Amino acid sequence: MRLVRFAALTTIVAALVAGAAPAVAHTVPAAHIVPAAVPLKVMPLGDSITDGQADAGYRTDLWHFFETDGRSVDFVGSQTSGPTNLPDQNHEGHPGWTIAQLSQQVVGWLTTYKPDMVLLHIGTNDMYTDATSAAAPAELSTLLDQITQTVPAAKVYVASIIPLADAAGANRVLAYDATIPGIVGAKAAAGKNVSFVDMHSAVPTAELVDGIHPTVGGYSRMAARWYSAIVGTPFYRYESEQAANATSTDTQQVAGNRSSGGVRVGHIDFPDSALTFTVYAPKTGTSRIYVRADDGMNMPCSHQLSVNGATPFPVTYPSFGWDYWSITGVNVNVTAGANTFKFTKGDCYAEMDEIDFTTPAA
Ligand SMILES: [Ca+2]
Repeated sequence: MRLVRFAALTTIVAALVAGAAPAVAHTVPAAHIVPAAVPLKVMPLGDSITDGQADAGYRTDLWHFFETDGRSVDFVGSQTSGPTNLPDQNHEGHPGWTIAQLSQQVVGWLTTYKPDMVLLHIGTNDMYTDATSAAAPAELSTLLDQITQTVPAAKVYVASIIPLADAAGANRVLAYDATIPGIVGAKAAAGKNVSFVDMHSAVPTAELVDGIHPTVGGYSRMAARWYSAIVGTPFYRYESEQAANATSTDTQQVAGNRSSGGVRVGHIDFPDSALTFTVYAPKTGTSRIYVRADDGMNMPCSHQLSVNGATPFPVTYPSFGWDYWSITGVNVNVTAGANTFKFTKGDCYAEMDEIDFTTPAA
């Protein structure tokens, strides 16, 4: 276990004209999630899709969502793996394991690590035959009973599993996933601290690297879906490379499956370079965007952001290396309907993959 505390982040002060009303608020919201006095212990639990291979799958971006919101969190579990841009690499993701195999060990792990939150994505390794997939719902139910009996106070998020690319596997996944809301709902109705998360719709098969595991870009979608569930508000992803979302001037699109949607926008390098998103807000007020950016300059770099034509302010990213991505949250004052978020060159250089737009519930 590794404890990591974050300073109660973050105030990015805009350069405001004296006396003018602030065009954009930049403080972290008074929080749909209450800042914890002690780190929230989060157990990522599952198979290789939780392990996530060299880049730690969804765990890396998820950590950065917590971090940018000033949320003190401690990933827990008996396993340790991940890249250098994931500061806390503990987890309980076991490559190749089935639901029943998790059941054999889970009570011990929960007793040892006492998580406050469990993120469960399991069942993919049960989907390779008709017999094992048919048994999977009952085995999931048993596993959830073990978890909720061992750590009854923990918040347990239970995901539907992401698609498999082959037709037979895809159909077994659909059948299994269709049972999960009912299983979770019955336990919630019985007072268990469980919630369903629709993960299946988060990752398209085009963003699987081998027909089973997401690309790094696909894993970023899983991270956003988990975090959306945790904070309890929808996230809407706007890809920087898609003309329906954003228009570019003097930039270049760069392909690569470490980016969400397989493409990022780079070379935002010149005074006339601009990437302008059009984002639809459900209501007037404060919303929050999460920018997925990479910075290979070995120092923090920034873009300037103008919201609806207002005075630009810097959005600054940490440097993890090119194609090693960060998540940076920024509050924005929006109006109901269409809004423009125009990113232009700031200090040194960074690329943009996408933004997740969200309107906190309160
Ligand atoms: Ca993208």
